[in-house]
Amino acid sequence: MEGVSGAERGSLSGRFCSVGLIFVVDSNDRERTQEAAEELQKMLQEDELADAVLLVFANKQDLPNAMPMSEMTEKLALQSLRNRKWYVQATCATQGSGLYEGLDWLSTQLSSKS
Ligand SMILES: Nc1nc2c(ncn2[C@@H]2O[C@H](COP(=O)(O)OP(=O)(O)OP(=O)(O)O)[C@@H](O)[C@H]2O)c(=O)[nH]1
Ligand SMILES: [Mg+2]
Repeated sequence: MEGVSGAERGSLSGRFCSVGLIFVVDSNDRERTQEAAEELQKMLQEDELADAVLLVFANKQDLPNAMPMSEMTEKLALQSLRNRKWYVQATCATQGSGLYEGLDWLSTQLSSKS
């Protein structure tokens, strides 16, 4: 942002550039949880996502063998995130459950950031 002073840049990013990252993970796919966790950590290291708030949809919670929220939180190492607002929401995309709750959280975070 050339030609924009520091103060203006700050207010610009506060008002217009808040980023929400929605990460959807299959709670029923134990074989690929590690891969998902690594992918998430990699994304969070990107400069563009430095200030992003993180909403995790732990999807497929309707399936009987789905990993519970506590396990998903642990496997994705969410507790160890530093300087990051995050929230993990149980969802079932096929029934639409949990989606609005998660998006409500995200919209609250993004509107209170400026
Ligand atoms: N039971 C259940 N099924 C879902 C849910 N969300 C998506 N699906 C179904 O999951 C299937 C797609 O599976 P995915 O795991 O997303 O994709 P995939 O084909 O396994 O491919 P990968 O990306 O390699 O895992 C579709 O049939 C969707 O209808 C959910 O919350 N519960
Ligand atoms: Mg799959």
